Amino acid sequence: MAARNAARSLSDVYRLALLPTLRARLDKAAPCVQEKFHEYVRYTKNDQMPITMLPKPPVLSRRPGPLDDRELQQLSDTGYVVKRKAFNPDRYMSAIRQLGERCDKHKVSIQEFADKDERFVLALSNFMCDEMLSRIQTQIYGSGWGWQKISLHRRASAPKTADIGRLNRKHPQHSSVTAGVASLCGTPEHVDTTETPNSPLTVTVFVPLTEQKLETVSRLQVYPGTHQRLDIPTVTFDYVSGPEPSADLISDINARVKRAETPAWVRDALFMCLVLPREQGPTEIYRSALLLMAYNPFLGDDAIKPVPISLSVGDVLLFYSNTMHSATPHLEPTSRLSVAMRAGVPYEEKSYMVSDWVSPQFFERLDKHALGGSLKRNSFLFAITEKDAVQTWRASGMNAHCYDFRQLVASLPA
Ligand SMILES: O=C(O)CCC(=O)C(=O)O
Ligand SMILES: [Fe+2]
Repeated sequence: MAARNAARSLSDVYRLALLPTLRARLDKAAPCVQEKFHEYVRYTKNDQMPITMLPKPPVLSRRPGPLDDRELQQLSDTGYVVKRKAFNPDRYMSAIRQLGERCDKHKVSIQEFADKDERFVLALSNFMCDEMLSRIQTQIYGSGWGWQKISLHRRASAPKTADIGRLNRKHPQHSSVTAGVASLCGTPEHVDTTETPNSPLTVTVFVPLTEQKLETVSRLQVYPGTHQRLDIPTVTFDYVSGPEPSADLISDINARVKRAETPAWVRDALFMCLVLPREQGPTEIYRSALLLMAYNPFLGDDAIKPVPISLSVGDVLLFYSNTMHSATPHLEPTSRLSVAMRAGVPYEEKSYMVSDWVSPQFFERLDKHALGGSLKRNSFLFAITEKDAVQTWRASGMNAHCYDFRQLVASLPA
């Protein structure tokens, strides 16, 4: 407990732990990489377009459903809520076991679009067709929703224990096992809306498949109230995995540093992340955390602290996708497994990531069950699981890419 109290602000954590690591990497990088960094720091654009921000999420409608008034209010006010015992885990034992074994076998750390992957979709179909989870989605989105994207997250036993020990000795006031330092070995701070800037409303439903209660188990942590406060630039989407950052953004951040609105070190760390060769794993997400810090200096305040969420299998955590969240490091020998499920009223939106993750063969399979028109390869594809919604979509001719999920599942080899 003492260690947690000693944990400093988010910006201290990133400044003391991440920045020196990035600087060391830059010093060793090729001269062209170093030059690119200096170019970014010097860059100003005369005809720079203003940077627009994502609208704040709408207040949820008070539809009847599994979430009671108090839970809906908590979601609106703090940006998250836990629904305890949302499903009976005994029903899904074999699906959970299969997902765990396959994730371990394929050494998955993050499997995006696992609902469109032959290795995982059958086991995931239990959750996608679960009545309680479906009723929660209907309460949030109304009828006619579909699953937009389902990701698997597996944290293996901490290979970085030695690093953690070293860091703890170097910065004892920032115990790596406490809040915030997850940026180094858990999941760094980010928001999920970076993938879906055109969606009017996205709520992530985080479903633990293994117990997530102990301090040594990677737990999700949320920053209450950030969904209503964060300014999230709409340019350079998806900045977690997207291509080059926009010139307007680089120029704007330099201008903010000149006006002392953004600390120079945040800009430097962000630009280092942008120019350094990408690394697999959480480092991809640092740019997201740093971009949020560049536009939201309040994140550096001492009072901004995450709330770790303790979850049993069967509980679900719901959070607005623009509530900032992260996860603590995993220090147990067995893996921690969770599923992040996102639904929505179908709409058309480009996704940089979908064709990176979904195989051409699986796209062909999806095509066979498309509702109204052929499926684009670089757009979100919505899995419709409700019978009524399938009828609605057959008739609608709306501009979105949907497929009949139950038919897809029936066509898969067992
Ligand atoms: O499981 C994790 O560590 C990260 C999960 C997450 O960021 C999400 O579900 O959106
Ligand atoms: Fe996330």
